[in-house]
Formats: sequence, C-alpha cells, structure tokens
Amino acid sequence: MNTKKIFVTKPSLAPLSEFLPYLEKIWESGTITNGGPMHEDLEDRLCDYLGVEHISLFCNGTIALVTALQSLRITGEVITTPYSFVATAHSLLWNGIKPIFVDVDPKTLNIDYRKIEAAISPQTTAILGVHCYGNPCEVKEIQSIADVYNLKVIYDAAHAFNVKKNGQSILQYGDLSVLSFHATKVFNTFEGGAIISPNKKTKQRIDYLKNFGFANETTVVAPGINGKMSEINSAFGLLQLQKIDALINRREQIDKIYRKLLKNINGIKLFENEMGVSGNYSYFPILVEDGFFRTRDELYDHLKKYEIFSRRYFYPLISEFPMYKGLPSSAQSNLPNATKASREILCLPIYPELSDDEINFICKSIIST
Ligand code: T4K
Repeated sequence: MNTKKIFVTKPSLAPLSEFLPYLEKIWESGTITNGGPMHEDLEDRLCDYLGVEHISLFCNGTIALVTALQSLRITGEVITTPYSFVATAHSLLWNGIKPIFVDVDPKTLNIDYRKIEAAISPQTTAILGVHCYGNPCEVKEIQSIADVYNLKVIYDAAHAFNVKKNGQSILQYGDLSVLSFHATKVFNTFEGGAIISPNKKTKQRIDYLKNFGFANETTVVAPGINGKMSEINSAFGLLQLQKIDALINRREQIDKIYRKLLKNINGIKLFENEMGVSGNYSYFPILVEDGFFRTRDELYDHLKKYEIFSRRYFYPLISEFPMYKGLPSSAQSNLPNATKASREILCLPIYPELSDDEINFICKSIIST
C-alpha cells in the first residue's frame, strides 16, 4: 500500500540553495518588479529556448489571455472550444466578447477546424484555439479559414511550452500565443504567463497594456492592467530554465512507462503521440470507455482510496458552467465529442519526481478490484 499522496502534478522545485544567490542579487539591486534585470534576462533566454522572436512576461496566463485579446482589439464573437480550463472562455467575457463554442475532434480533443466555418457570423472577429494537453491544433487549416474570413487567431498555449511540430515552435502560429507558467505547468515561475508576439510593435503594445497602458511617464495609451511579472518569479524562471530539458526528458520516460503498462486494457483508451510533434508530456490523459469494468467517476474515486489523486481535466465542460450554459452554442447537441470526452477523461499523475514504482502502483491500482 502506498503511504504517500500522489497528486496529478507536483511543481518541480530546484534546490533552495540554488535559488538563494538569485534572491541575493535581487536584494542587492533593489529592483523587485516593473521590468527589472531578471525579468529582461528571462525574456531573452525564453526567446532563445523556445525559438521565438518576441515574448512578454505576465503575472499569470489568465491576465495574459485577457491582454492578448485586448491588444488585438477583438470584439463581438469569438469561436472557441468548450474543452479547456475555464480561464480560456473567461478571458473572452472579461473583454465583453461572446464565446461561440465549436465541438472538438475526438482524436485530439482540440477544436475541430472542419466545424469552424459553420459557426462564423458577421460578428465573428477571431478564433481562440487551445493546444489541449500540449497537442498542437491544426494550425495551418485554422489559418486558412481565418484568412478567408479576415479573422484573428489566438492560441491558448498554456499547455504547450516548447512544443514543436516538424522542428518549428507551435508558438509561432496565429497572431498571438499565450503561455501559462503556473505551478502545475511543465515550466513554472510559481505563478506566471507570457504572450508570444510576431513583431516588435505588437510586443510593445502588449508591454504597455500589462503596465496600466503607460507608454512613458506621462502617457497612457489604453486602459491597461497590472499584468507584470515580479523579479522573484522571473528569477525562479531563470533557475528552472536551466533544468527544463532534464525535466521534460523524465516526463517522456513516464509517458513511455504508462503506455507500456496500460496498453491492451479493455476500455482504457490512450491518445497517440502525433507524428512529427516534439511534445512536452505535460499531461497523461486516458479515456475510460464503456468496455472498462468501472465508470470514469468510479475509477477516479477508486484511485483516491489509494491516495492517488487523478483529475478530470476537463469536466465539466466550460459550456456547462452557469455563465455559459445559456448560449445557443453550449447545447450538448452542438458538442457531442466534447461532452463524451468530458465524461470519460481522466488525467493520471505525471511529474518529474514520480518514481517508476509509483507509476507501477498507479497502473496496478487502476485494474485492481
Ligand atoms: N488556459 C488553460 C488551457 C489552462 O489550463 C490554464 C490553467 C489557463 C489558461 C490559465 O493559466 P493561469 O492563469 O493558471 O496561469 C490548475 C491550475 O491552477 C491552472 O493553472 C491550470 N490551467 C489548470 C489546468 O489546473 P486546479 O484547480 O486543478 O489546480 P490545483 O490547485 O487543484 O492543483 C492540482 C494539483 O497540483 C494539486 O492537487 C496538488 C498539485 N499542486 C498544486 C499547486 C498549486 C502542488 O503540488 N503544488 C502547488 O503549488 O487548476
């Protein structure tokens, strides 16, 4: 019997002794926020690491999403997915935008590009896709639709840190991509987030917006917010970035072990890793289908008895929350694939410190009676 609680994820923390020199530097400099040296350094290093040109750091992914939409002056209706963390759609409401939910592709659980066109109206201004679990959306197909209808494309890339497709960063697609560096993410700064911009001008506007709209000491260009990342968060990011390759490698090993142990279990469906995609193994989702001897919720409760705390990301669907469920696009009949996935999904624990023994224990517990 396992004695230690196993959560769905656990933040990777470099040894405290390695963090202390960063803190000393902050104390010496006296700059603790507002674009200090650590913040600037982290922006540069992340650009290099991720293979992108322009990045703006934020205090969290949600404020980054809200600001990304504001920076592109998105209004009216935006086409998005109901199968995500609630922050995706909340960022639309914060901008006074109406979400239009489109069903997902059951193979990827990302927005089904084939269903986007039917949801476009004269009020549509943008598509907000989510690279769910770090699996890339069909970015080329989505861009082709956006080009025809003159729509902006924003990606909620909260799960997609360092994901590449055919050697190219997935974060370069669309008009903007938004990352989350929350404690539960592959790369974390305790709390944090970022926007990837295609050019300097867009980055500059975003940088104004995250600092109340200040362009200089006396000029405010827009009703911006306080979305800045502090020096402590930036410092932690710098430290984490040195470790990130090893952390992602360990996640890949865990993914492999799960696949070996869970293949051929009746009713447990795994998702294929897509060809040409170098992923980050941020989640390990399984579907608990009819053929399994327990329902998804029974399995979720069963695992809790063994102190294994899996999560039902994403259940309920965003479209089922009270502020969204009255929308015509929230009707279950419009979202059959998302609804089914949301009833069957279970995300198993995955984080670098998870031991091989613990993975074995989780897999044995899944099938134990
Ligand atoms: N878009 C998408 C697609 C997202 O998934 C998210 C966030 C966002 C946008 C918004 O980005 P941020 O504004 O958060 O940067 C978690 C996270 O809070 C959230 O960041 C994340 N997505 C979402 C998928 O999951 P909860 O409520 O499930 O987290 P919580 O606190 O229950 O943590 C899960 C487990 O992790 C815990 O059971 C234990 C472990 N844990 C957690 C924390 C915070 C730790 O061991 N240590 C910790 O400090 O939402």
